[in-house]
Amino acid sequence: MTIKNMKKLPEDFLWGASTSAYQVEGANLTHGKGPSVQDIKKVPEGTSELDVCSDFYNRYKEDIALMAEMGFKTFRFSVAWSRVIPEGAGKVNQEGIDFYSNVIDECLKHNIEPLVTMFHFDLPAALEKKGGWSRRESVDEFVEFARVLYENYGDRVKYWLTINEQNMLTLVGDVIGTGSTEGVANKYKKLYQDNHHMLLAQAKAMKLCHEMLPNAKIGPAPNISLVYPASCKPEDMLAAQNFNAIRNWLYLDMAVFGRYNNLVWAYLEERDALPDIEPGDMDIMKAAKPDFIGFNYYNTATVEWADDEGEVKLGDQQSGAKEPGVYQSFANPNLLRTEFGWEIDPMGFRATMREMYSRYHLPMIVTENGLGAYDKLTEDGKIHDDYRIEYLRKHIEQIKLAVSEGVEMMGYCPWSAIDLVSTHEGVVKRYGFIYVNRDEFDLKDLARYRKDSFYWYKKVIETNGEDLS
Ligand code: BGP
Repeated sequence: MTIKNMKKLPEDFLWGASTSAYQVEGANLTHGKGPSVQDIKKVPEGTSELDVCSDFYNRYKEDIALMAEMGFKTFRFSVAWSRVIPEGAGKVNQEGIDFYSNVIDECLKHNIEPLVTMFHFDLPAALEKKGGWSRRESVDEFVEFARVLYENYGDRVKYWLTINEQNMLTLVGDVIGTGSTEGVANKYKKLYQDNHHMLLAQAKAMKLCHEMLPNAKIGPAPNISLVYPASCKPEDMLAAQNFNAIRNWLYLDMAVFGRYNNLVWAYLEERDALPDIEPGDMDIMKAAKPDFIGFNYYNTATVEWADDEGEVKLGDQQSGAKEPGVYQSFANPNLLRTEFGWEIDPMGFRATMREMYSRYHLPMIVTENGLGAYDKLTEDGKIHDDYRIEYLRKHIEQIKLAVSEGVEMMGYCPWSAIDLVSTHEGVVKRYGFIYVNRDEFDLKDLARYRKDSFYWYKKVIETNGEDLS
């Protein structure tokens, strides 16, 4: 549809950007923090350990001041569960509680609304050693963690996100270091049992939030990519529906409607992998209601029909996968790619927003979107990231079009506020508006520099998205 009368974004649109604890903070085993699964994993060859990252733990004041200079209305960050409760359950680490309390106060001092992700890929290692999300107890452990957060920060935090990219934890956990399925007899059974526990934990945490903090708002934060069929062949359409259900709708159908997606149910039945559901579980899922949907969008996916032959292939969050008899990835010839091979699809962003809104009719906030690139610091201290500006501009244009079509958008938080460590591609894959002066293994001085995109985004925020030039 051609839109000639563009609507303005809401006055209270939440402009900001995102980070996650294990990728930005550093101080990963100090100040009372227990290890998380990220700290005990073997980092991919050629990439940095997570002990320093961007040193946000020590420099959060300087970093939040820079965010304020850009005009941020919100800052999305995550709490490291094992910083707050080192063993995942039991004793609370007061120093960890104080750290996030200070981060929240610093945001509020600058009129920045904290948007807090409760769990972003960093399950406490102590819980993982006991069996992680495979144990039924994990549900209550998460709810207890949520209670600690609500008790300590609920007076100041209005917006909460439950679990970052639960769909990626389930689909590509091996790649992002959140758990291995090596040696597991039926990996589908394990993964979707873990998934059931996470869904239940999320539902209970949302319910508890509404009980303890009646003015707060809470929602999930999956990674949603609309899936296209590779052609107009009917079998490609079926493959696209399969992957849409497995990758996207399972998670939102459950969070919003409290029911299992029927295609995913059939897929699990075929694999003898239906989760064990206890009496009452589905009532809990149904009773819990998110106030909004947070979602991460990087690009769309395209798939074609896959016959029953061949092996299952795993990609990363945004690329290449195959499941015989279900779908297989197809390189979309209409799209450009980033230096790291991820497709770029701003129009697909609009298609994704439209589809999500027509399915769930809830306000939405973009909790990640962005371009990973090899940025260069020039001798005079500049970073000319016009490619990033171009990427973000095209995506914001699509938000404005979607809003003009009646989609309710609350805000936009690209990935990432500041350079940090990628999930599996190291420090060199940079996303931030703020450059951090370090290399993969040479920490240099960790000084902060404003990229060209920093000044551009400041102007975008100042004009509430009217001036994207
Ligand atoms: C999302 C994660 C983030 C982040 C981002 C970019 O899947 O929620 O933690 O890192 O993707 O991915 P990558 O770091 O692999 O480039």
